[in-house]
Amino acid sequence: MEVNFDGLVGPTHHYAGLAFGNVASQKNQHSLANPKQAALQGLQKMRWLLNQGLVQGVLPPHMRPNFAMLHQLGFQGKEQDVLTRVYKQAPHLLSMCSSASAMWTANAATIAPSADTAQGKLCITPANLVGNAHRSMEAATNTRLFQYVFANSNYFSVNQPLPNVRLFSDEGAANHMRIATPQGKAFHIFVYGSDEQHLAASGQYPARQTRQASEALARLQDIPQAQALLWQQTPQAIDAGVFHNDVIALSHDGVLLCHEQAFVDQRNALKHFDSLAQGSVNIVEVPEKQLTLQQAVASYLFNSQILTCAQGKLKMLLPLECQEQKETHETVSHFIQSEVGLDEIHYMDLRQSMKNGGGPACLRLRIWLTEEERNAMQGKLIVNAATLDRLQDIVERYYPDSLSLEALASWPFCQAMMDGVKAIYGELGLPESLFAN
Ligand code: SUG
Repeated sequence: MEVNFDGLVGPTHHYAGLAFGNVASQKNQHSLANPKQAALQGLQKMRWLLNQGLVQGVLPPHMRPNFAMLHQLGFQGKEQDVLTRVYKQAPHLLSMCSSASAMWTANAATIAPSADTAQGKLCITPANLVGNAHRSMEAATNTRLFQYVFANSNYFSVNQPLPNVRLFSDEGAANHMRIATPQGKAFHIFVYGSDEQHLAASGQYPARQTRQASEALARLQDIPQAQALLWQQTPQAIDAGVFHNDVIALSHDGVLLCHEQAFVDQRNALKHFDSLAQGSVNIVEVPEKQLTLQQAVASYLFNSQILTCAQGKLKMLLPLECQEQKETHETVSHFIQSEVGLDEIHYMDLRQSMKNGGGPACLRLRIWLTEEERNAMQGKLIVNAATLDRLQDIVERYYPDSLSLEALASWPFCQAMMDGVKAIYGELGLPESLFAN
């Protein structure tokens, strides 16, 4: 069963303009963030998913500011002194070390379900996220978290992230699609942006995932090599702001939905895939003349979730921006609904995350779990309505309504936010050792 683990937004959520090539992050740099609203929007999403009859998971925010990183960067001493000095000397580093970017859990790891692996174990490779400094901090915490939650080696196998260098730059499930045929054969498509020879020769924006990384993942995930495919993103898409594959393509069960200009040599790649899958996969391509790359990036259409809900109803959860943008709305109502065979379409306000380039699909990591595997997990990451209520109480109590860098530099303010994160770990049955940076 596909379980979505949504990242709970952390209390230091703000707009730092840290992600070059992510159009929304750059456009909204320095606009005022509302961490409380951001977390409530995320919780509302989890509640909606739960109400559709789905099993829903949550992953906790990481502890911020990351004092270990600030120490490593030469700001030593007591925490309050570190804050004062870094704010005065290098405020951008305070911002970077306070990023709440762990909320986008689609970048936390690449997953292969036990049904697909040779060893019959769920296989998890945490992403190194070396492409951006503020995101690279997430890898160590994510690795510890997965090692703790999926410690039972009868069921789970957790790899180390790929080597921590640009050649193996890996951004996790956002660049991976698992597509299953009705006969139960699963294909794993690994999408990369650059070839290692062309690392330096990219276009306007950098490619985040390298071919070397995707090849290593295809080996590490313990899946049949004949069912692992490697596709390359088009440079046009990257330059239009497609910094991850999940900004331009989306998969669920036996459905692949993508834009016409998502992949290099797309016609042949899809033809080859269709023949491997013996025509049993529903491949839906949105043509450029119907929706341009720029429109797709602006509305984040492909960063939606397609979900098989109670009574087998196929639903699609999209960001509100898709309803507001005329061409996208028309594409959804007049093309995607019928081509994909959707029973219901739901638009949701996730603007706080969207303004940093994180839509519904960015906010969740899909982990396919049997009931037995769910019971073998440590911690209380599978939520029910009561857990969501309690998480909401913590958010209401500890999260600020707005966040400036100046406020972040205040030790009492910072302590209150850190207490909030500790309370979340307590609620989720996770030990404090997991969040030590
Ligand atoms: O890595 N934004 C994230 C958004 C990640 C979206 N994830 C997926 N597409 N799966 C990123 O670019 C912006 C942070 C800032 O500027 O403050 C940021 O990191």
